[in-house]
Amino acid sequence: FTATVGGTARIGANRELKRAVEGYWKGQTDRSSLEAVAASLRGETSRQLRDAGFDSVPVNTFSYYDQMLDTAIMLGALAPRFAAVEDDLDRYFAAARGTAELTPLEMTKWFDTNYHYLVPELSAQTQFSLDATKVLAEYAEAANLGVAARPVVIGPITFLALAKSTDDTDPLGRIDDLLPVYEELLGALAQAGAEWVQIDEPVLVTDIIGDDAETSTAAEVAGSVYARLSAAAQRPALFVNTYFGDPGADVLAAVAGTGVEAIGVDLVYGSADTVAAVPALADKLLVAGVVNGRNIWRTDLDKALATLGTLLGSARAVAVSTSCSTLHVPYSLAPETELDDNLRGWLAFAAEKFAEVATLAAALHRGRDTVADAFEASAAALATRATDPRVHVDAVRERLAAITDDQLSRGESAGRLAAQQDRLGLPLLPTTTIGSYPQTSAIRNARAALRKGEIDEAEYNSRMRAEIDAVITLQEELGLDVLVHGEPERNDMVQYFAEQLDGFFATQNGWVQSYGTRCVRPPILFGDVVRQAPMTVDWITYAQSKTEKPVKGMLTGPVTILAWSFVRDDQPEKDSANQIALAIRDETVDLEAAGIGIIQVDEPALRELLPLRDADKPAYLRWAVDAFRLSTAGIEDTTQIHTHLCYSEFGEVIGAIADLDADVTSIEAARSAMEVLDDLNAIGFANGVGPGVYDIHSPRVPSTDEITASLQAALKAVPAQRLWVNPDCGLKTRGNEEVTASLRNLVEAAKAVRPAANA
Ligand code: THG
Ligand code: ZN
Repeated sequence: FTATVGGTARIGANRELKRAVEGYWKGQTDRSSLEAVAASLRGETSRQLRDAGFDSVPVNTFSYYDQMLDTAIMLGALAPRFAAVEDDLDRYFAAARGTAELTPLEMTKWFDTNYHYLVPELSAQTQFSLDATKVLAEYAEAANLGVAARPVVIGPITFLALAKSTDDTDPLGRIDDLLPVYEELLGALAQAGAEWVQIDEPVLVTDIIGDDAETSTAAEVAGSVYARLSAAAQRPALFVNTYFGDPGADVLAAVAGTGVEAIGVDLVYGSADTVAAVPALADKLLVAGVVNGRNIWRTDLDKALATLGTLLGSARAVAVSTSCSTLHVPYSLAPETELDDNLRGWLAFAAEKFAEVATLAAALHRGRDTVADAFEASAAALATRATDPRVHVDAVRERLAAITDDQLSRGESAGRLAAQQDRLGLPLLPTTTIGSYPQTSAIRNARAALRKGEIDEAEYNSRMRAEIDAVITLQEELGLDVLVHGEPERNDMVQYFAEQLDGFFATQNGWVQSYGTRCVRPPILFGDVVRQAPMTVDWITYAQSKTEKPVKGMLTGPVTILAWSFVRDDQPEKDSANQIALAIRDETVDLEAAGIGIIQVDEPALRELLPLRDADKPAYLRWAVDAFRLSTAGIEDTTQIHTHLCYSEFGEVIGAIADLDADVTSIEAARSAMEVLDDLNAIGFANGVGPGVYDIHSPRVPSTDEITASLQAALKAVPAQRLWVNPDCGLKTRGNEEVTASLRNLVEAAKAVRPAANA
């Protein structure tokens, strides 16, 4: 084949699948209506790809929830506790979301994307067996539409490497038990008429495999797995796809040394030099991912064509593709009516990327002059990017160039903490919350009414102020020590800031699946970042005017704003991070000047941008930490900086957390119990810390005894002078009643523990 895409989104251009699945969960949609919505979305996608001119179309890229869960089921490797659920679809959703009796599979980030997958659970007891129902049905469905369908499955190496063991056996050690199931799958696909099968092995671009001397290297594993699968008696042509980075010449050579027919490489995040270094590719079809599948920039077609040209000598043939599945970008630019012409011209969402792939394939195989118009239109649109005044703002550039080490440091922390305590006069084990309070229907209705023009800005603001009044009153009644305003005015902790900062564009319909039925609309960072006016000061000072207790100013940190946006590709991420950091820094200075004594700068995504390769991690952590420090070191010693981290296992970045040098760090520690505290101690962290003492992700109200026990455990690791008492995350997804009851118990527990802690 000559033109394709690694995979596509499936939630629907208008999130049709989200609505259908959530309706099914609520009992409002029956199974057959749900299946009809799913089939219609699959059909639409297949036809769209065929009509784009692709001569090979990925199928089995649909999912009701997650592709790793689908794969676990295909391989007979669903955790045994879900067998109790009779109906297959309900069993599937039970694994995804849990039931009253069953804990769901754990969820974690899919490589360095913002997609989250369900982690398969394996043990020595797992008996792999093939269930090819889904892949065969989706193949047949597309083949019936007259599409050149190519089934896509997650490969055995990636599946095992990303699974977790429930009994300390190494999942990858099960590879020899798993391969017969893949061989059987290949036979079934061939039998069904599939000409090609795509086997995804993104794990081959990471250092996850073979990181110690006893285990085989990624190249060894890949070589032996694909030697075996390519020797299968009956099979389609094999297309082994790598993406999200560079597999390296050793891995590529190992796969190319087997009998597979095609190999996919990511030429946006990987390098064409690697391909050139592998002679064994000479008899393979090289599937060249030159169109970025995970960022939203229009492709420089001439540059991509030049890259494709250099590959021609390295392979038997070259097919054009995206660097990875377009799961990670919105469907189409068409609904974005608020884009100006310049910016629109710089962008390509999934639909526009399909056209780029087709244009490049035509240019490569039939000559550039057959599609010269498309090349010229593209070049003309991109030309304005270099000269648009929003992309280079001199004042921002000058400020960035003048950053000194001094601006990254607040000086020695012990003296600072003492000065803050003098000012704040907080009790031992101060109680606080992370920032957000329940987003009530009154709040959502007000936001919708403002959007529809039913109420004006003034009415909206007064309704939000009423919400703040209620949250402050509640916190005073509960007896919390450090209050928050509750964030009623914020839709999302990143979008709220992106909407106010120049250089960002917030899409109207740019939904991207985050996990299951949940989506986000990442803002697009396209220009230099300018804060035109304070973003939070009015809300925070209003809240502070209602109470004698300290109210925390609430900001999102530069790394998290960057991690949850589509980022510029025309400058290092570090520069983008520092530009955002300067805007946040200005906000902290304004909050301080307005009399706010505590400012929280959240960095839940600190770990999320961690590079896939070990060698790249230290440099990332350096600039990420520096950006946070730049954003928080512009204030006086007497102003206390808090940060909040969640969503991740922090082991790998614990040193960076300490380097942030926040005065107080609240951290989600529910799952890893109090392990984080021990880790922080081990590296000599001496600032304040608030390990989450209860899990806000569950509606259950924790008892006072439970929280007391949790605090007593924490006091074994942290002296009372440094320990804070807080839930493990913001409260916006919870209801008022649970929140009130939980926080009442939290305050009571802190009071119960204080006397002993004082002694
Ligand atoms: N904001 C942004 N990105 C994020 C998170 C966030 N990425 C990581 C993590 N948090 C992902 N978690 C979620 C949690 C909830 C939802 C999405 C991602 C969610 N979305 C709503 C939905 O799909 O119905 C839509 C929300 C909206 O209307 O804006 O519930 O917190 N930027
Ligand atoms: Zn959190």
